[in-house]
Amino acid sequence: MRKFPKNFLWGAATSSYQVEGSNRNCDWWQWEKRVGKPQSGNACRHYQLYEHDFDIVKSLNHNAHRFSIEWSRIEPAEGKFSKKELQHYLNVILALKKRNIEPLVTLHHFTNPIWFAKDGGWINQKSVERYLRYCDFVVRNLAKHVRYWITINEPTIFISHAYLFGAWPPQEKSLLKATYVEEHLAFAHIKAYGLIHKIYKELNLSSPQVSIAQNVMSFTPCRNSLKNRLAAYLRAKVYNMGFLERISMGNILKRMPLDFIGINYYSRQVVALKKLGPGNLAMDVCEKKHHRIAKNSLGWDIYPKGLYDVLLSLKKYNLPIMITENGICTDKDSQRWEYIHDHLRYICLAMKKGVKITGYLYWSLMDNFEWDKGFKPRFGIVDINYKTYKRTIRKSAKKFAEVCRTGVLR
Ligand code: IFM
Repeated sequence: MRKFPKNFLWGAATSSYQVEGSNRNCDWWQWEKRVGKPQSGNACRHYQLYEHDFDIVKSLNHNAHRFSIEWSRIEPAEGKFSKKELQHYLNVILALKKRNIEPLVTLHHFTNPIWFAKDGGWINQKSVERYLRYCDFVVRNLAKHVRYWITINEPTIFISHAYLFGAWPPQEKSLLKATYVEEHLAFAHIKAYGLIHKIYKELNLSSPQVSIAQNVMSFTPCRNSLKNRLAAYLRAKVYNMGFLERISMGNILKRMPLDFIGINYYSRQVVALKKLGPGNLAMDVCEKKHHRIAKNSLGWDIYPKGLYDVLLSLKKYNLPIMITENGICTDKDSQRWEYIHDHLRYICLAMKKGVKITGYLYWSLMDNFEWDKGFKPRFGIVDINYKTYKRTIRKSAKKFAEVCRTGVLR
């Protein structure tokens, strides 16, 4: 039996574009239409059904819920802020609070308003001030009801998929552009961190908890050779810690502009260098099938011990850590529960080693639009019927609910 701390946050996460539906002012919407990729359409109709979804959340004993605000709804045209959409998100937050569920609010989760994307998106030097103007509007108006803010979700994934691999809009494949974007996102976070704290002081509210949600992976050397070990070590340093180091360096106060570290952990990469070279050091993975390991339905390795290793490697920052995402897409729900159980087991072990962990948010509350992969991958503890929008609670959700209720993992 493993016991979690009393005030541990338990819940699940979503993001606006993946669940709300009809985000017509968003760059992804325009991109889907242009390239004919999977269309998000009505997604889960969460925009309309959030009260119903939060009843489910409550019935599952969650005491926290992470969701994101859609910038393109709040500011559909540059400088024109929508009071109606602000009211919508206030209603969402109040609906959570009414049920005694702590809201964790993400300000940027991959998507941008069309006007912003059209004018160079995150490459444009004005991107930081544009993002801050949006943050100012949202945070000032919602601060009274929110304690936890995530400024940017998975900056490293956003940069790599949108600016290096050309997989997501704006489909760039440029190291130079990716470097600019990293620069701007790092500054956007540092400044937003300061801004959010300033707003709370001005409004006489107690200090907020602000972080990013950093995607982290486990990097396992293939065959344990020296070159693969070295590459795995370097890759973990750059991929897992690079952005964290970047924001701490860029901050003139020289302290981490984070009140906690939010991490999203899913999988591992097996590192196997083909030859020595910068590209190889960054990208080469083992393509042989000799590592027998269970996989999710997208083919990602399931490796719970990796979460433990990453948690221990983050201990040096001496900050509380929150698991802001961890989850599996699978058509076998028993595999989902096994995944949750095993990751929670390793979280307990890390806590025993002195890592301070304050919460666990499963990705995702419900099946949703998995970006360029569409609706096929099923990450939810709640099943969505995309024809009727009927929600069905999966068995894994009920088992997880027991842990949320008791704080005990059996
Ligand atoms: O669906 C995504 C989410 O938007 C960000 N983190 C990873 C999830 C699964 O790929």
